[in-house]
Amino acid sequence: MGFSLPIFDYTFTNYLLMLLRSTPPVRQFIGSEVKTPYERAKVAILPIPYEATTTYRQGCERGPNALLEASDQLEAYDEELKRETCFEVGIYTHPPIADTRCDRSIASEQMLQVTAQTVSQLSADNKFVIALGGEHSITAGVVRAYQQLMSEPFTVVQIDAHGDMRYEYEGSIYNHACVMRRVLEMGLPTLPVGIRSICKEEALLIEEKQIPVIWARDIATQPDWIETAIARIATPKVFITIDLDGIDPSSMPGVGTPEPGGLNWYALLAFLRRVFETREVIGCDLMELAPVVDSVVSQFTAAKLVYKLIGYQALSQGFLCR
Ligand SMILES: [Mn+2]
Repeated sequence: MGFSLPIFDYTFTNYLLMLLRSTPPVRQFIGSEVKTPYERAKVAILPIPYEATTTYRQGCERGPNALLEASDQLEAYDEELKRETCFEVGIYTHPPIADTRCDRSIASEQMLQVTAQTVSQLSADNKFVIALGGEHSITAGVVRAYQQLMSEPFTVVQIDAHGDMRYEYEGSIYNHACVMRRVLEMGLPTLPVGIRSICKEEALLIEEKQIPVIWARDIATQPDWIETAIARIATPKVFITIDLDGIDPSSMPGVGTPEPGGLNWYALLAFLRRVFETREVIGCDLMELAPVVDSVVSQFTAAKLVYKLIGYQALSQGFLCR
């Protein structure tokens, strides 16, 4: 009998150790280069591996992890900005939220709530948040956080192949195909860029609400489209949501609903840089990365895009932290 307590203690300690070991460490953005404590970080990367309403290719819940993994391969030095951005700007990577991997089911409303709460907290702590999806419906939660924090309206710049302005889709108003409709309902102006697939309901709404769409067709044919687009942003503050299917599928095949004729890499960067130069960007998200088997192109391109967003923000806001 005298043995039972020490044996129990030993087993219990082992059990605790096992629990600790089985909690995977949070993968860091550009992790092998730099890891910054929360207090010192200017940028917070927020992975949201949430997938519930995907209608075509599945797998966007695996997007954030694939992007973070690919980010390990990034050069710290940015040849365009001529600086090692990650050493000057503290980058903190938050643990994943609203995680539906391993068949966990989370209601849309719950995902939106936890997303809005987390973004609010990070933003209140003066972090520039870049949220990583996950399906595009998440953006409604991210934008809601800023809408509650900001006293003035801001424009939501939407890089996307699709309008995402249906009132509802497949029985849900929280479907990824409705996210910009939810944003419009918040009373915020939007600037959709790269659009090349809409339904009739969306066409009528664009006309009725005079939404200043920059069509993918115009981008392909009008050399001055960037200045046209910038001129259509009526507010000093901007939130940028990037549905990765806005990019041409030749360089971004890993998305749920690919569409031909999208933005090319340099056109996208030139546009984004102008937005950061001319407006105050309050936050960003990158949605719909659904990795392709046997190709790392999509996640590496997405990781590099995140690094560009950080670099452009660092340049325009002048935040240095060492
Ligand atoms: Mn979308």
